[in-house]
Amino acid sequence: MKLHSTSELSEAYIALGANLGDREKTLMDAIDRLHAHPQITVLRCSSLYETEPVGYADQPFFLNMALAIKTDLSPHVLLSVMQTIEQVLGRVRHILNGPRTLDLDLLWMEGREENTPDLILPHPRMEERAFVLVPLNDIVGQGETSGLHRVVKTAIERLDGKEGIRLWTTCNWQTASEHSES
Ligand code: PH2
Ligand code: MG
Ligand code: MG
Repeated sequence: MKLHSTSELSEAYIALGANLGDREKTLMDAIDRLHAHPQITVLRCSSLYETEPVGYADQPFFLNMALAIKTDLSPHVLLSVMQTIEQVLGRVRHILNGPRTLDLDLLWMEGREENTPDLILPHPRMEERAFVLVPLNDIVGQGETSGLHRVVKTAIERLDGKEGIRLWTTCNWQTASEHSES
């Protein structure tokens, strides 16, 4: 499991979205780049879902998925790693909540709460968004992350908009064990 200093390892959850270009390839490239970071290990990935755009409706359908990772990065450093990956993979965005080649949102980090202009944790809108909750429900852990597990199960039951979500494919990214050096 890489160079982590075990004392500060946290589990974190990231939502991924893409609705321009080769969406599936972009998502897989983003996972590769996260896992290639020396302080990030990808643990689990959800299935990929094709989802109707929420908010600004006049744009292509998204592919959405979610990841569980382990990291000893701080939330802000992790966020900046994610933003660099968005830029490298050619994120173009002209309209707020409009089309984009890649969107990476940090949803939740074990034991962390943040309330800063550029990062709020847990993510303030994740419980309202079927395109976040349905993928997250595939991978949310129990045990250590039971707080998140409960939030996801409760929110998903009372959620509207699940009909706008359909399974696209299971995740073909290799499992963490196949990727790990051990
Ligand atoms: N992201 C948004 C706004 N609307 N709709 C879907 N279906 N999927 C998204 O990822 C998405 C959206 C803002 O980030
Ligand atoms: Mg987003
Ligand atoms: Mg975003």
